[in-house]
Amino acid sequence: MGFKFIHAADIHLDSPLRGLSAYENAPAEQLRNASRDALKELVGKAIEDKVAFMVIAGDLYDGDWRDYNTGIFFAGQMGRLAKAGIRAYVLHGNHDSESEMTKKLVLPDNVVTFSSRTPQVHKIEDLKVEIHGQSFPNRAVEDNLAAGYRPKVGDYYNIGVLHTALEGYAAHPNYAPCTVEELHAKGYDYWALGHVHQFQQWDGPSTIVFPGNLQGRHVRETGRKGAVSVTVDDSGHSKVERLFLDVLRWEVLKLDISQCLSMEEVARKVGQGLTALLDDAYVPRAVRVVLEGKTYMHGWLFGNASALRAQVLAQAAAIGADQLWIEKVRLATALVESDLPSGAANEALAELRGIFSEAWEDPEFLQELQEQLRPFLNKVSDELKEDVPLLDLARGSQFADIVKEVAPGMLAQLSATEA
Ligand SMILES: [Mn+2]
Repeated sequence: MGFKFIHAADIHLDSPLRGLSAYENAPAEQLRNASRDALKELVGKAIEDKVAFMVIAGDLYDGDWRDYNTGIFFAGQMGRLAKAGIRAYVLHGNHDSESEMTKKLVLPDNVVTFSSRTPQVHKIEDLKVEIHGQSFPNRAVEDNLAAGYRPKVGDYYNIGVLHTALEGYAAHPNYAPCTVEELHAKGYDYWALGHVHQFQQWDGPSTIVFPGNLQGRHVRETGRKGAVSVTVDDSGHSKVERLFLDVLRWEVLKLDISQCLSMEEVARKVGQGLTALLDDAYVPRAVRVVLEGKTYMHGWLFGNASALRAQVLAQAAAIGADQLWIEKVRLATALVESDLPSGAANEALAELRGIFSEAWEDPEFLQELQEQLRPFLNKVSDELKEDVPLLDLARGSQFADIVKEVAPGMLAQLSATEA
């Protein structure tokens, strides 16, 4: 008998969206509720599509609840599924592992939670389905959990639910590692994975899927986000379809402004780029604008960063005040080499350039820089450090890299002032 189910993961319910807090007209409510709104969309889609059940493959919660409201909200959404006769199979990952969560609520009977003590198999007799899984007992599970899952027996449709870094993703902690080959070897029909926040699918003996996270939370989680819908036909073949359920989307817009000769032209170029980002689907965007290319304006733009930011904000506001926010304007342009000033000024600049090029190799200078910056760095919040690349470098004591990043801009601005 054919049926359909939804596979979601990494919902990180009530995790704040980061990067728009300093925005004057930030839609605070919309940002705070994004992860909840995306979950509402997910549940709505499950009901509309009359799916047989839903699987959540870990990191449903971002961490221990600040208060009970997160759990009460989830119970409410599961209640909507219950009324539609849809069961939810929930597995917990590193963020919401057994030991992380100090508060608990009794959930509706349609919610089946995987134990963290031992791998479990849940049967759905009428559909001839078996669902395998084991939740994380604590945050850092370094064992291969999948190794303990029972292989497929009989002719049931088998789903393995697993929170895993698989063979290791640089951006994700290497929890519950295993290989794609091992997963295929279990003989399951489908592997519902979680943990890696980008969509990925492997076909072969098993269909193996990371659906990605349900809602992007910052500028490093760009593009369309959501879950997957899996249609299983009479012969047990699985067809995967992506569902885009995010309520706010992050983008990095890189623009080459080497052909622009004035601020006005830069502003128009940004306007065109932002317009092209918005497609027919009405999903608001949070955009980081990165300006690149070699330009005679490099130093001048560096010195007029706040005017540039205002120009970009004005373009965004004109295009769609309620569907477009600028997360950051990043100036990554470079100086045109032939644009160096001549004469005495040139000599002075050449000398300064020499000083800079030695500075990042000079341990004494770097030590002094670190000591000068320490009192300031101690006052900066971790969140800000993550959002500002230079502060992030400082946090990692990469002072040589700071000098390398700052020096070209300073030189460019000085040479522009002199010219
Ligand atoms: Mn995870």
